[in-house]
Amino acid sequence: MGRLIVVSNRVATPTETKGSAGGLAVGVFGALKDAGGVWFGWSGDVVSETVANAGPMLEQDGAVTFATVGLTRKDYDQYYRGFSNATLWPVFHYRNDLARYEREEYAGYRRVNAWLAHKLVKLLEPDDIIWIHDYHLIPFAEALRSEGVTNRIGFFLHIPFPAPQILLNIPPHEELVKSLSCYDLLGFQTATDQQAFHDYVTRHARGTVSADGSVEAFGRKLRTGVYRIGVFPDEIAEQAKRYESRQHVLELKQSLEGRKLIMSVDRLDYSKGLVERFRAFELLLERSPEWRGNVTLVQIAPPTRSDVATYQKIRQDLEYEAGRINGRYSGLDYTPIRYLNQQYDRWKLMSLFRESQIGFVTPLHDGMNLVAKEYVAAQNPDDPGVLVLSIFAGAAAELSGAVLVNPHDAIGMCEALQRALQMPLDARQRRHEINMAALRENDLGVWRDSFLRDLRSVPVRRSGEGGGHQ
Ligand code: GDG
Repeated sequence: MGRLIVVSNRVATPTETKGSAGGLAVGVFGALKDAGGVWFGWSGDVVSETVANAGPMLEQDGAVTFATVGLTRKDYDQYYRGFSNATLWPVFHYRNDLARYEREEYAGYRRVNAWLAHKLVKLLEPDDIIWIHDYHLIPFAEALRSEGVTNRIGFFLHIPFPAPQILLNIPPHEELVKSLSCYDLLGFQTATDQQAFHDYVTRHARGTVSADGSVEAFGRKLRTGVYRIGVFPDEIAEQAKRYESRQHVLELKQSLEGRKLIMSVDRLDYSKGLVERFRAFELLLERSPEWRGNVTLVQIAPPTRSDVATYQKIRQDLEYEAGRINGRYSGLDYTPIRYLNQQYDRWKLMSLFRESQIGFVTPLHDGMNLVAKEYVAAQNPDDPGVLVLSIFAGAAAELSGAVLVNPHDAIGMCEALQRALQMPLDARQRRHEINMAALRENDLGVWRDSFLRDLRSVPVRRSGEGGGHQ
């Protein structure tokens, strides 16, 4: 078996892969340890041109090499802050209204992909399989192919793939899909995302899609598949229980004075439906006076991408809403929304989830949403909380024990909260069991192993076959 090469925009540090980061980093690192290999990507640092060109920096941890490069200010602005996060992210989350398109940024995006690919080529061996992650790196395989790389290359898209009519808003949409066709295997979070890609291929690229999932487009053959990302539910359950009596949980419990607790945790991102969520909670207090003073929403929202203008706007909007609602319903000893704009340790989050009666997860669009899965896994099976989940999270297709909501329907969300707050124990337990069974059946290991198994089974290219496998 050849080595595994993982390429992602950001590379976890060796310490983070030991458990302090999210489960995803731990899961990917597990596969790297088994096969041996390289984890390659941006270090997260903005550096001078000389330092950037001197990379990659190599750090060895057993059979795994962490290889990272810094980005220059220009590359960061065009590739990361620009085309990745001000064009692709909003459009792929159906927010054309928040997207901008600048030719120079797109050129920078392609230039950085080509530059990163060139850096990686020197670290490759003939038997390696290469797994590229996410929207920052769509042209990566094309760049590797143009350097003569014939290894198997797979791509997993962590965010939604938009319907063709939405994708058409990005002027170089055809080039992007053409770049995707240079992979051997494309993995999507849901069947809806896969279908959207297939629709583009058949309607806009004169390609074909066979019943077995093989695609022909732009003179290349590739495969697509659905790989629903998961968590390791039993590890989360164990962690949540282990830390349930820690100081932070006790302090929270004491401060709640017997009130019910609704928990939400999201990166501070406009795709997560935070404003809509706050308004639904406000409606609960407005329509059901009996809940005033008796239920608290804790929203943890660590800021991300705070140098992108649309992220500054969502932060302002949310601060305004939290202030407005708290002004309206607070008492001398009661604050309805505790809005915490900071990062918490993972183990703290899991134990706080366990303490709450509702997990309120209402994105407007989300590839999967791991918080929803983590919330379920962290519950106490003897007295589980209820997951109230948006139909627009990929996780909704799996978690049939959740109370599903449409985040655009404020009254519907408010009614779902009422229902969840009053749900009897046996109904909560039944729902929890259904959700836990789904998490165990399709855990993070299944996601990772099935993607890699399918990638390994793709026929290998002969040299000169840069374009697509035959
Ligand atoms: C993308 C896609 C897809 C959050 N706050 C803190 C913290 N987190 C952790 C959560 C969870 C992760 O970050 C967030 O994952 P999500 O899946 O919810 O959302 P995105 O960041 O948007 O992820 C998404 C995912 O990729 C994987 O494919 O599901 O659809 O958008 O693990 O717990 N972790 C810590 N402190 C925090 O304050 N430690």
